[in-house]
Amino acid sequence: MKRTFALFLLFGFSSGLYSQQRPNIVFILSDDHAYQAISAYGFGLNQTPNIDKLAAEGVLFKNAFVNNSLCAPSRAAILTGKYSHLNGIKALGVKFDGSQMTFPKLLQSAGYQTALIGKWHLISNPTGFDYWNILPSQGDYYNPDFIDNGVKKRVNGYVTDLTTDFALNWLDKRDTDRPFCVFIWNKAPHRQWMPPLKYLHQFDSTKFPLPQTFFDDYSTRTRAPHEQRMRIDEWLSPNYDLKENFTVEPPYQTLDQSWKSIYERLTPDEKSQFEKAYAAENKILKEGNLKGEELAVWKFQRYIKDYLRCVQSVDDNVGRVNDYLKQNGLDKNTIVVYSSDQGFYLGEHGWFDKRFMYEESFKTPLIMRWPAVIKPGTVNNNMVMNIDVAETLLDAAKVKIPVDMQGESMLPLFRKKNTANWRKAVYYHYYDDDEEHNVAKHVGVRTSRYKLIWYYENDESELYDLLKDKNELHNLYNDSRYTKIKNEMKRKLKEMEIKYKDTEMMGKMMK
Ligand code: SGN
Ligand code: CA
Repeated sequence: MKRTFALFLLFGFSSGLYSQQRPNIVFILSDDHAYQAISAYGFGLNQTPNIDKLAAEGVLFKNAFVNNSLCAPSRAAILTGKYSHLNGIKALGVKFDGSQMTFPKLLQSAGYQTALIGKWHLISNPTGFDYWNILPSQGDYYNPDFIDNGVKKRVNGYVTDLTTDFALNWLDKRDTDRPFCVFIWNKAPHRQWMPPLKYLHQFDSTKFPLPQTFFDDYSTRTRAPHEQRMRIDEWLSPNYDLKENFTVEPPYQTLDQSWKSIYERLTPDEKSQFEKAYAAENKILKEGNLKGEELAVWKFQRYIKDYLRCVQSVDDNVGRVNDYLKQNGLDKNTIVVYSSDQGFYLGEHGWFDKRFMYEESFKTPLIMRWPAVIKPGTVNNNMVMNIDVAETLLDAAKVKIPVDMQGESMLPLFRKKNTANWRKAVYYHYYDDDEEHNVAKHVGVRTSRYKLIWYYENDESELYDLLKDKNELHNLYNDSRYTKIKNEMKRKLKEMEIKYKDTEMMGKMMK
């Protein structure tokens, strides 16, 4: 008896048992997953029972925002807990400096086993992970290449299933005496929305309602929303995005070359199932000579169905993770985070893609399950951010938070009812004015009721009263009834630039 107790003190307390008290972390981050496409958010488009289960057993954040609504910039902010101007990733195509501090590195040095599987998109090799197996760049849906700790291999299968397979395999082989942190970073449901074979026919007989703002004409708004290139009726490519043809011949239209190489990855059987699945609707398009609104609606239906079919497979794989944790007795002390690198337009304002500071892409889904700490079925309305994830997970793991991280730990939100000191405004800065989608650079500030957006390169601004205008259709910037609020928001924007040390903005003044 005495010996057992001594052994317990020696081995149990000092290593295994002690570290087991620290929570494990599973961080599922999908790519471009709109909260409108998670049934727990209540939009009624689709059913995502497994993601909903995480929300039912944990917390769903209704107001989670990103610093910069684009993949690499958001991921860099998540890893570092810092805005783009400090972590170096303001836009796509920039190499992440992996020598800087990130939260996986801190967890790793605190004894966590760390792994990253799936989409990375930060160009440099991942740091802070014992094991990584990532997709090159955006990755492919079918039979993709993976870079397994530096070695590129083609793998047969569907990307969302494979990403979860690799994560569960790694979990099977881990050291059970130490806590773990695994990132399952899905490619789906990113463009070009290629569903898995089993969901090719899902929604065949569904006609999705058009969003209220589908035919938005952007009147009262500034030049930026007029000048974007992300309207469903105009900017989706016929083959690559809309699957109107599978084999493409020269002269190639935009993106046809990419589509050719992507489609070549499918086996003959996969191709044949693909082509059959789209045949009837493509016939309607070709024989119906659709034009104008009818054509726009056809494109919307094709787009949203493929998008939601990809989401279905994400949800199935969340279910596999949930089951794995339960079957292995890990469900009680594992934090499961479900989120996306940003939100996405599912036809709102007539758009696909993201980038703008309007609600659908500024917000992102965020759900966390941690039974030891979070009350099941919690719905949180505080304004939280992607830069808060790092500090929250470090706090949960009892690791010291570096003082230069710019987010806040969300743990107090689960413990106290009184969250009076929580942030009252969110700051945003978007930089990537590439030709592809042509979204002008902008900064902005949002409070619980108002939003100010400043397209600073041509000095044009928009002000919204979100309580009266949740769809952001009425720009009040020049409305004299809102002068006081406008000035207050301008002052807040300046405060934010200082708070977050966005020095590049400090000398600039709005008209
Ligand atoms: C690709 C897509 C864009 C998308 C960006 C960024 N074009 O360039 O539509 O906005 O990625 O997405 S594609 O023709 O290559 O599909 S992100 O999620 O990586 O930020
Ligand atoms: Ca993305």
